[in-house]
Amino acid sequence: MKTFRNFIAGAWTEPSTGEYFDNVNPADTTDVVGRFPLSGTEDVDRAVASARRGFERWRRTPAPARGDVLRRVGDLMTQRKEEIAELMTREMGKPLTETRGDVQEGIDTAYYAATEGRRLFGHTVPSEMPSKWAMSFRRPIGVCGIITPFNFPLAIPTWKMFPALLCGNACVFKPAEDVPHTGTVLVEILLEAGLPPEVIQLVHGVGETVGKAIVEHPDVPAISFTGSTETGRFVGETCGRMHKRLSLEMGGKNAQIVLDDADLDLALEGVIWGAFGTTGQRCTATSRLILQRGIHDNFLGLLVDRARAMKLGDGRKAGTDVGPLISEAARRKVEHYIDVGQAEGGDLLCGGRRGQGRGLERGHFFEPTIFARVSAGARIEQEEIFGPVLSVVRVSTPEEAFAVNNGVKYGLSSSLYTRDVNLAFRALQELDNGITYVNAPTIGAEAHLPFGGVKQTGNGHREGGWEVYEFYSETKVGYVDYSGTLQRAQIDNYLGTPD
Ligand code: UN1
Repeated sequence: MKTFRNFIAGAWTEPSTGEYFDNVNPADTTDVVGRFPLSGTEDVDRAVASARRGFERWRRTPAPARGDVLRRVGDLMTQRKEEIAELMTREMGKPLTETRGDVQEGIDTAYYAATEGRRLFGHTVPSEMPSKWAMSFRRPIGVCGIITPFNFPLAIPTWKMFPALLCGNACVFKPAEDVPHTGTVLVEILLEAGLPPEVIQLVHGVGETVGKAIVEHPDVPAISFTGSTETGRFVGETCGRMHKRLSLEMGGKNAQIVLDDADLDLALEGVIWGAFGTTGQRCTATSRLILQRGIHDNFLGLLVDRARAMKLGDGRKAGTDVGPLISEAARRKVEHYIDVGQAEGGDLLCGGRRGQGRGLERGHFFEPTIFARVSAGARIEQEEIFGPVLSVVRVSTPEEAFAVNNGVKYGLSSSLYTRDVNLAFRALQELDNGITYVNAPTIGAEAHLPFGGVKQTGNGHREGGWEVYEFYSETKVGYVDYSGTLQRAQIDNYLGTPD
């Protein structure tokens, strides 16, 4: 079995603790992917000290040259797409079609970052004084702590690190302990593409030790975290106390609304993909389905037939629709919510059980599950389960549907199926989410648009697109007075007093 290492101070190194953990395939827990470092705080300290040196060099590299490194990263990921998809499916379970998409999202993010190196715009604005120049431009921040989840083992680290690097920062990267292999390959690719070694540091281990040490480190002024709302609260408290810049992407309880006038076949494809893709383990997953009364019974019948026919299995095998959950703990959490749903009087129409037969007992499989007649406000309608569990709520009007959509503490994505264009535009205004899809499922954000949510889903920042570059850089303003005289702002200017 292969033993992997951290990448600290420009070298592949063993953890200071001398300890390792096994990374297992969630579809077959007898298959061990490799042994990975269980690092300690000493490793984080060395990584941060080295990253500070890397930063001093990298921040002086022109942004177009930094972009060029990221273009090569995109090229290398394109060449290795199939291999990365395979190893990603092996360590986290989702089917190959999805892991290929995950790699593609990283490639798209790399090429976007590459071209941003030739933009990274500031503003030039008129001064209120004569013979005075006023402009803003962007400067990097320093060492960024990057803490990422298991569900998009490549895409999410690229969303964070590529813009951070393009802006001239150094990164200390801690991938989720369930997906250390993909994280390692990403760092190998960054180095092969020509990133100066001390600009990137990879520290494997658990959140309670490594993640915590990164967040608490005084020389890491910016943190980007994707994970649960509970962990995000601890991260936020520490960053608040230490005055750190922080981007949080956390939970979701995303709804698909299907109105009476919708194209039902299209809506059916949408909810199957949105609810059960990635085994429901996306922040954007459809975990609520809001059906208007007129189509409710008919749609539910079609949906249950489709969900029952989905094939569980190893994501590397052709024909697999749904892979395993990431861990036994994740499966126990889902099972807990099945009990909660039944106790609340939800009508369990299908699923609710572990995957059975055909070797499925070797992995953390769970059947696609649908609860009908769920009341708005029930726990399974309010709380994030992060598994293949869909709660169905019946409503009478579009207004009621919008209210149910908005009646949760999260606000990542929402979806509306209708043929009424006026209603579609109203929904864009009325639904309290960072993203609303019309006639498309709640999942599937594109890399060049801002990604994030409102309420307890985030803290106001966005990943992706142009906005993330603002998170990873500081705005600096420059004034150049070429009048040769002292011009006192707000005092000597002639505004309002024309001669
Ligand atoms: C996530 O689940 O945290 O929009 C990210 C989507 C993907 C990204 C999901 N492109 O579903």
